[in-house]
Amino acid sequence: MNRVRSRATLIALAGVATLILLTAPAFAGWGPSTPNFNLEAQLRPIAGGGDGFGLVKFRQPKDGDTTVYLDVWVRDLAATHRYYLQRATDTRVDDDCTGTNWLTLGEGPNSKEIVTDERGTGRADLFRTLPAILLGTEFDIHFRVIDVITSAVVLESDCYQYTVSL
Ligand SMILES: [Ca+2]
Repeated sequence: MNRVRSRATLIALAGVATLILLTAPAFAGWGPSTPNFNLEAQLRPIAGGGDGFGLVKFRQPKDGDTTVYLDVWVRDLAATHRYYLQRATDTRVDDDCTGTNWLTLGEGPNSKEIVTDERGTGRADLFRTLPAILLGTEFDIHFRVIDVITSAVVLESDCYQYTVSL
């Protein structure tokens, strides 16, 4: 994919996100008017942490099933190191991610490591199939990247929202 173009898009999105944050209090408790089936989450170092950046592209293709595809990309982490992507959710959709039900993501039920190269860059294509009974349910969701060995959190995201969709 075209990373340069993606980053330009991200910068544009960041401006939009700021506007949304500024207007969010007026809609607190109501959730967004348009369902979020797809999202791009940025992950940044935890407070007092080191370098690093991560991007999760969360997609629900219109394909008749409830599988979510999560393409994760990280950079500026430790070289030749192993990480996991985790998510936590809550159903009080108010852009305040209080969920602590951290789940390690992977290929379906099998967790999959993100292994960085000698420059600290890594990526993984993950997926998770959601129970069909959740169709139409909206969640607050946040993400984090942890060290496989120590479980230390190295990157974390802000709060995002999504609605389970086919
Ligand atoms: Ca919430």
